[in-house]
Amino acid sequence: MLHLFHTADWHLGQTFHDYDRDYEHARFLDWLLTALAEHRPDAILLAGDVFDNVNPSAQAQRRFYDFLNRAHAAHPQLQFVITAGNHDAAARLEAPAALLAALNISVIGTVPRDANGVIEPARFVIPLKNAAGQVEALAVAVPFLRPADVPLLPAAADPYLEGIKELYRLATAAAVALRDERYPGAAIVALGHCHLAGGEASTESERPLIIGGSEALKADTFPAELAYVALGHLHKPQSIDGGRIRYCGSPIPLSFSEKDYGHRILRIALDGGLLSAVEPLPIPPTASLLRIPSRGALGLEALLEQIAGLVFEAELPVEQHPFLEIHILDEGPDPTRRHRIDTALVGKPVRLASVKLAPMPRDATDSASGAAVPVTLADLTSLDPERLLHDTVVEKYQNPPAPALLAALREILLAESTAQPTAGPAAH
Ligand SMILES: [Mn+2]
Repeated sequence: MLHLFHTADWHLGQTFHDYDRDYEHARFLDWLLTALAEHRPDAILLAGDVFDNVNPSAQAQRRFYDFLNRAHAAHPQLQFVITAGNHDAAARLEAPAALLAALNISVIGTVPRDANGVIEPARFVIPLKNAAGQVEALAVAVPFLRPADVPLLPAAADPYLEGIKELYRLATAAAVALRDERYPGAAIVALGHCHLAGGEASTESERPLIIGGSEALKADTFPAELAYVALGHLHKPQSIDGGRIRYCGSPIPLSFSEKDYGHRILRIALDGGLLSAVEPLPIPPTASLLRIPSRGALGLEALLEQIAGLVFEAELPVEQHPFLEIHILDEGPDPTRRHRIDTALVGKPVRLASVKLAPMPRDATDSASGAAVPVTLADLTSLDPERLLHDTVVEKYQNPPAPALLAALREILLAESTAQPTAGPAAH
């Protein structure tokens, strides 16, 4: 029996609408240390996006290496398998690999190649030992793959996706060969950082993996010999192919769309070369994400009223104050709007992260007015600025512009016409 922790998408060093997430990450890692002590896994699989960006802050790096050191000190036999995600600087992540190897930590950021540039599939394979010190599983540790990383398949209909599949085929075959030669009965598992077809994305924080619309892989990318596939990239926990392939999700919500994801790590049991159990370990949330209103949007007055009625848990340290996302109806140009929201929040234990303007619902009978009208050069020169302002404001807000707005426009037009008395034909 071998136990693994599957985690991914830590995004250490993330700033969230200018707020630092370090405290939340620190709490997660403290919790992970207690989970290690309680469950005593043989290995941790960390499937990419260790850091939030390719140039993580010193504090984010300190947080990461401090955790590795503490985990190793408490559990010297614990093995780590860490791969790079699309947010990581692949070569930089694995730069200290030789040093980390002394702590039972394997880091694979880039695709291993020989001096001639030929991919070396066997170097993806990392043996994992059980509590008795015997190799009981082999991890095929594949990082996020860019188009230049995969075997060249010029004749393929989609060289990138088929190249990824070919790379998993080669690496899994190397693991099978090693198992048959030296570790009969060992389970073979894989790591990956990719977007699988049918997977549910949050769209806000995962950063689409480019490549012309064909970014989603199919489950058959992962050969049948793989007892379990530990994926990163999608931040919502989900399973594919009957639970053999799983995203464990991110440990903290990285955008408001992820606030109800039920963040967790997965505890995996392997027995007799097969997957025998998957148990989610829920991660206690540190700071909540609050959307006001809970759905849709409100006008300013209704919103201020709702803010005034909010009751917050008192005595929380500022690092645990809820993040707030406000959805407000765009009732018209209003330079005081943000100030009034800020004022309403003064003294409340909350961190305003984002104010989103939602368009006013359009009158259903008004739908024809949006039809495109052909515009010629002659049309443009004949446009009257006042008329244009009037029509634009009416279209957007269903009301004519305020007198003050019209006066401001006239002031600008007047200043322009008097500043350039000789320019061009007679001013209109
Ligand atoms: Mn990610």
